[in-house]
Amino acid sequence: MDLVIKGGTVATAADSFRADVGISDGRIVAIAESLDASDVIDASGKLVLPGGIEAHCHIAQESATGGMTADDYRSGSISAAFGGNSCFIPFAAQHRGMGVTETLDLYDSRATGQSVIDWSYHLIVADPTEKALNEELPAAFARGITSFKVFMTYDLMKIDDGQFLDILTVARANGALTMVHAENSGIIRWISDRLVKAGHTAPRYHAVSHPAAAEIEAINRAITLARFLDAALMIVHVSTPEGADLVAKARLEGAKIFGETCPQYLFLTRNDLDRPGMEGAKFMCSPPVRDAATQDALWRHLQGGTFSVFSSDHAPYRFDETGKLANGPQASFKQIANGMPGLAVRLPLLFSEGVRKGRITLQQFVALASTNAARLYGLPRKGSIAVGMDADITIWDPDETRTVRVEDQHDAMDYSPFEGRELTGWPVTVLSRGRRIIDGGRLIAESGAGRFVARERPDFTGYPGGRAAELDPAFNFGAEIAP
Ligand code: DUC
Ligand code: ZN
Ligand code: ZN
Repeated sequence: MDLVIKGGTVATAADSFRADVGISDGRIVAIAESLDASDVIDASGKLVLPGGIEAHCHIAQESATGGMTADDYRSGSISAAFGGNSCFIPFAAQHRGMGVTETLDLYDSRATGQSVIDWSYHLIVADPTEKALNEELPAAFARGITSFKVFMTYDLMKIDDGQFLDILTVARANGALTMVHAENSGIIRWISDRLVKAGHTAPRYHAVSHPAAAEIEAINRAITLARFLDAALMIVHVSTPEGADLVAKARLEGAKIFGETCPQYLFLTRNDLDRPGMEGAKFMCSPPVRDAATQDALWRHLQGGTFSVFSSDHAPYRFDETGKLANGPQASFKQIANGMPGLAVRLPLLFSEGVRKGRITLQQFVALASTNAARLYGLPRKGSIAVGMDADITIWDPDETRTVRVEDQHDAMDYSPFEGRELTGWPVTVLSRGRRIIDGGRLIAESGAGRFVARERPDFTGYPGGRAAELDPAFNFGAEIAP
């Protein structure tokens, strides 16, 4: 064995037990009461957990209007690693007029040689041409990109319901998971126009302009479309109790519907958007942060299993002219980039407020941190501690207390929305395929140490689903409509 992690408490999504973990050639090769090697990490008093998998973050990604995220694959992956992650899945964003293959090649050039942790992409589809649907999406799937994201809002990104059905059909035929940003575009435009006309342009009006109703309607529609076809769908960044209820109901009924929520919806509220001057811009994301009652309801959904994935939605735009203030210090909420950073604090927030405060078990933490994302996004060698798995391991000190500070995020940002929070439970050592990448608070890995991971077919076992009768030739008088 090349390395042994000795004396720790190993925790998976199923169990916790005292064991040593032996690593050889980047894989876990032994788990036993006592193991030895020339290289040993002493993990006594610590938790030995599967490395975090950050399944929703925006890295080296330009928006449809041209704004670039502050983090590239080097700084983003370093920040993720400091936050206990050994793998991440940012987005590769197709914009209108771009091919899918061209998009993936572009992101390959941005990530390769830069990332310190393993990575893949979710493909954002904004231009579902015939070529994209018939040739390029199946080719992307074959290349290991097994999840596609669509937007129901944003004028330059949104797809209509027919295009959504086309993408779901291709995804289903290939075994891919479609992800959706579910907000009703018409409601947002209607209310935003009225707010701006009346001079209500401060950041706090962002919360008003993205009403809960916009999310609820769009989640309902997205689930209806996916269930019509029996396609798998992940509703990302769910921010409302009613939206979460819709996800929970569909899951109970056996549909292949999955949900994700994010730290901002559990830890921030619209009062943060109402901070003085332009400070509120730091807390603008879409869908917006809501209120205390919403936080309670989303915690209950996290506890009850509605959400399979808990992601940072790290979308880093600095609080300066390169980011949030690109349209000047008095910009209207409509002209401010949506998104906030959080790669390095996703897991410490969930551990401190979830595990330490008795809201979730350590096993639920591991599932939300890593295991569920590995299964749903097709990473069978990651997400657990078992013989044969990649040695992607994070050693946690469950008792260490630190205060969140922007300088400890190791990203390219100039603020953290969670600044000043005291959290207990922090990652101390992170291994990626058996190599130390973070140790004793220091970055060890070189840029480019991470690898692209070709993902496999997501695992939808346990969700029998069922499609609309009108698609069944036995019911629809023999019409072959969708494979
Ligand atoms: N959607 C995201 O997923 N992230 C940032 C902003 C957005 O609209
Ligand atoms: Zn989104
Ligand atoms: Zn996002």
